[in-house]
Amino acid sequence: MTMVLYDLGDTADRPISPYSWRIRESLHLLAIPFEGRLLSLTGIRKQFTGANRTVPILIDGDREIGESWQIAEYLSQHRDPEGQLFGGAGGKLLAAFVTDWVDATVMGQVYRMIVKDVHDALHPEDRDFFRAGQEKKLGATLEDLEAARELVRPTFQTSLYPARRAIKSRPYITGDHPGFGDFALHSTFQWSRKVSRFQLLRPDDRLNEWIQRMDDWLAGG
Ligand SMILES: N[C@@H](CCC(=O)N[C@@H](CS)C(=O)NCC(=O)O)C(=O)O
Repeated sequence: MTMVLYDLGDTADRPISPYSWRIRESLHLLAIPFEGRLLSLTGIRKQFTGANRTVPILIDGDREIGESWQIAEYLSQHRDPEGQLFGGAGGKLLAAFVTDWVDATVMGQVYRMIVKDVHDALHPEDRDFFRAGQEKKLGATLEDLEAARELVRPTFQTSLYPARRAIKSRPYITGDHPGFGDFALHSTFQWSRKVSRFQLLRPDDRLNEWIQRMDDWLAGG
């Protein structure tokens, strides 16, 4: 039975959840066919009222798995006999470390820079409650955050040093082949490029080459 991946869609029916992009890339790596189903934010809340209330949610037969890291673990346990996703037990620990670094350091900074664009990309019925919740959480209006984004961008770029350094000596963060550590970071750029035209990186940033390499890998067979 084909797996189903529930995801957040924008008004143009494109998948925009960064967490779901990690799973899309994992499924691509493992050559697992799946059906993607896009929901609006309010649609997620209507459809999922149990243990899992955020996307990605993966349905595999009668199993429903939520949380991107747990989905990755599930795929690794059940569909990855060659250990490609994490690269073994030590690789899994490092992938968790990279994922935690991205979640704690990278995602929040990107979010503050593009949150107004995220708002604009959402379905109209999602926008008011998204704005109310996020302005309270972030302590500023979406417009003020947008106006300040060029000021915070240099600090964000500096924080990417560990990734820049990793890909100086190898094609992918996880080595000669892309793995979950790459997906954790690349998903941030997938998300930002889908919803926003704001350039997160300087044109001469070496990370652009890695992003392009990841894009080419994803576009390939
Ligand atoms: N920790 C979760 C985060 C997932 C998440 O926050 N997903 C957002 C979309 S990017 C969501 O589904 N939000 C629904 C809501 O807030 O109601 C994961 O790694 O999967």
